[in-house]
Amino acid sequence: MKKVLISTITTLAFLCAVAIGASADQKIVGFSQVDNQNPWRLAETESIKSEAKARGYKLKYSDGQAVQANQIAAVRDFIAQGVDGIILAPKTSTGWEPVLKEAQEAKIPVVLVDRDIEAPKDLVVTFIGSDFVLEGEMIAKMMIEDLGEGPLRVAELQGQPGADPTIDRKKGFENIINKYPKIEITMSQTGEFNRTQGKQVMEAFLQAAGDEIDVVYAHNDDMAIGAIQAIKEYGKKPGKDIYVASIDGVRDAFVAMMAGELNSVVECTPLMGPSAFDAMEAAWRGEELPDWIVNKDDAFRSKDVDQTVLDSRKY
Ligand code: GYE
Repeated sequence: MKKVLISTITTLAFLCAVAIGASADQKIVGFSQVDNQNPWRLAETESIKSEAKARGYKLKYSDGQAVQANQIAAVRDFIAQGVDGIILAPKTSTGWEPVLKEAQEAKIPVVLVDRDIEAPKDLVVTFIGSDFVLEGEMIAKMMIEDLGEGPLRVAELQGQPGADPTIDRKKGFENIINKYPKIEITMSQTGEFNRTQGKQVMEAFLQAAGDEIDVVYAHNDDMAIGAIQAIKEYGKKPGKDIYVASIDGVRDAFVAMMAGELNSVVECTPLMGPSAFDAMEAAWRGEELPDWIVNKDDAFRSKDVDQTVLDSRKY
């Protein structure tokens, strides 16, 4: 009996030592997310959380609730806790320099995901994300291929003000349409990258000039889906009476394309987990990375989408 007890205690002590040893070595990474207002962002959060788990890291997660000051406070908090690395999905493109300098002084690498910032490149390991100018250009080109060179009156639903994808998706779209004098953006307002506000802004657009809108260009799918709802309630057919185009490629956008209510979509992957942790590990090994790791995006039209395409989507 005594022998059994001793061996049990020895085993327990060994297991405890292993557990303590493992946790002492375990790397801790802080992730500051903009918000969780749409499925794209939920997919990004999930990708980063599951990749941290798969690689055996502890993830400290903070939802900034669409307020940059919350994100800055979260990053400061991660620094104070002495994390091994920080993944930052920044809301706006400016205002990050002071806190990034604090991270640099504390020798904590910061990997930027999904939105780029205006700051000296040496403050971050790299930026992992899509080419938003190209996305805007691709949307404009598909629209022109489908509808011709005008006259076209475009209602634009912009993303969060001051965010890199908002600025560049607008720029890219304008790069192309500026070559066509009969295509113009007649209305433009932010829908904050979410469905509710996308719908509200579209309702206001329709009330102001419902019969003078040929195209809705939404900077993300969720605002387009809100707009589609508003168009239906107004008594018009989205996808037919009004051409609708957007960016992201979330599942609901594919459902809307299958229903013929959303005409064209450029994807923008939120699956940042694997590349974000690859970059972080490279930084820990002291390796240099390019300033920008570019995600590649595909384009889709409603006529190309069937159940097989829908089933193949990963977010
Ligand atoms: O399009 C949108 C999200 O920053 C690329 O932000 C990202 C954008 C994405 O909230 O749905």
